[in-house]
Parts: sequence; structure tokens; C-alpha cells
Amino acid sequence: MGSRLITPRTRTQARQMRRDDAVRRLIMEMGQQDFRRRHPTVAFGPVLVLIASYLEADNIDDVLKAVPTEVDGLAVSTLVVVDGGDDGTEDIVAAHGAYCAVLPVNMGQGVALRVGYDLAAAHGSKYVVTLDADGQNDPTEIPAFLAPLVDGTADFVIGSRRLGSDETTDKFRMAGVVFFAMVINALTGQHISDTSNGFRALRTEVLQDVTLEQDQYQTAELIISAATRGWRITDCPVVWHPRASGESKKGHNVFFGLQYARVIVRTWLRDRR
Ligand SMILES: Nc1nc2c(ncn2[C@@H]2O[C@H](COP(=O)(O)OP(=O)(O)OP(=O)(O)O)[C@@H](O)[C@H]2O)c(=O)[nH]1
Ligand SMILES: [Mg+2]
Repeated sequence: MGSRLITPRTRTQARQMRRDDAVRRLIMEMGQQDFRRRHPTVAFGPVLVLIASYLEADNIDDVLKAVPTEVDGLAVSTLVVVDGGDDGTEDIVAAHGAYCAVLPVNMGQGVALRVGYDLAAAHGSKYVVTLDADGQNDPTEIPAFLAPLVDGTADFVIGSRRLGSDETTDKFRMAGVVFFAMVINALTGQHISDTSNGFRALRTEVLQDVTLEQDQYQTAELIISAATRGWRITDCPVVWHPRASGESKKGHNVFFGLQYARVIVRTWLRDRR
């Protein structure tokens, strides 16, 4: 893992950051321990579908039902990292026979995904597919994501609602998707049409190579880091559905946009070196 995203300006800030790091590491280790307790023996397939889930008990059942068990002869395993919350998501996951790791408190989607990335690498999955637990992504589209990885033409495939279709009605969010893709492409020299999309597939080695420090708004960091490390990134058209139920936990559009912009700037300043 490379240099930090934020350089502390004062001693108090440095102490706070060390404390946050220690807490983050501890919670992630507790997630790993929870996984080992639930699954003393593990046999991940070459494809691991990884879902970070925070208070999605009403949505996750339908998502899990739609995940294929095999793609092109490759066995698919599913891992849900339950990011805190007390809505019993883990029981729904267990009823599906999927793998599960529970974090004791809510840490953010980025932290939950990193627990899953580490487990994918530790248990030998070759490809990792991430998608949301809220029903916005259609797991039956997974084969199209894996094709460029399996045939060796890409290392990282990102879903695109712009190349596919967007069934939501939020024009402001769509304008943000277009704007931020333009900014990230200008900074990295890529041609990615939907850089805010969390539906994606990667070789596990990409995940082991990049620097990931974001707790919550993690899509831009992953793309910028993978691009600056020279991994081949491509798009995959998807249908973008409205959330099945509940509300986005990422905050309203303006807040979301500001946080997203902050991550782009900081990651770029860190990784261009
Ligand atoms: N927001 C949020 N999501 C989390 C967290 N931990 C895990 N997740 C999961 O991350 C996925 C994305 O979260 P959403 O709140 O839907 O955010 P999003 O899809 O990026 O943004 P929207 O388009 O507004 O829905 C969902 O599966 C969440 O359950 C967390 O702390 N906050
Ligand atoms: Mg969502």
C-alpha cells in the first residue's frame, strides 16, 4: 500500500489519523475473524461476487437469488460483507448458502469491500465482481463483465449506465456521472463512460496492486489507482435500476458530489507521484 491520501498538518491531526487507522485495521480484522468463525472451510470459486451491504435486509434476498452459480464453466461464489447494522442481513445471506463476514460497526462501503478483496486474494479467486445490495445492479449481467477478463483483453471492467440504460429519473445525478467521468478521463487518459458505477469486475491481482484508503466513496480511488498503475480498463453496458427499496446512504446529491470530487483530487495528487 502506498502513501497516505491526507498529510497531517498538526500533531493532533496526526494522532487522530493514527487512531482512525488502528480502529479501521481492528474492525477489518474482526470481520476476517467473523468470516473464519462462520466458514471454517472455504472453497471460493475462480469468480467471487462481492457485495458490501449496510441495512439492505429488504433488498439483498432478490439480489442473491439472481447471482449465477457458474459463468462459462467458472464456478461463482458469493461473499456478502455486512457493514454493521442490526437488520439480520447475515441470516438472509446464510439462508442462501453464500459466504458472509460481519463487521461489528458500520465503517463504510470502501472498508467493507477491502475486507472482501483480502478474502478473495487469500482464498484464491481469480476474478472479483462487485455489485450493490440495493437492487440497482442486475447480477444476470455478470457474464458480460467477465468476458473481457477471461479472453485477456482487459483487467478491469466497469458497468456503464450511459452505454446501457438508466431507469432512474435523477437528472442531477446523471449530470454528475457525465461530469466526473470527464474529469477522471482527463486526469488519467482513460475513456471510461461511467466512473461512478460500483458494478465492476477485476482480476484479483489488480486489487492487490492498487492503493485503497477511502472509507466510503471508493469508486474513483479504485479507477484512478488502477489507471495510474497501467491496468487495462474497459466499459460494459448495463441497465441501471432504481433502488429496490430504502434510500441511498451516501447522502444527497450535492454532498455526494462534493465527497466524490474530494476523492478524485486527493487520489490524483497522491497517485500521480
Ligand atoms: N452508503 C453506504 N453504503 C454502504 C455502506 N456500507 C455498505 N454499503 C453498501 O454499498 C452499496 C452502495 O450504497 P448506496 O447507499 O446504495 O450508494 P450508491 O449506490 O453508491 O449511491 P446511490 O446511487 O445513491 O444509491 C449498497 O449495497 C450498500 O448497502 C455504508 O456505510 N454506506
Ligand atoms: Mg445504490
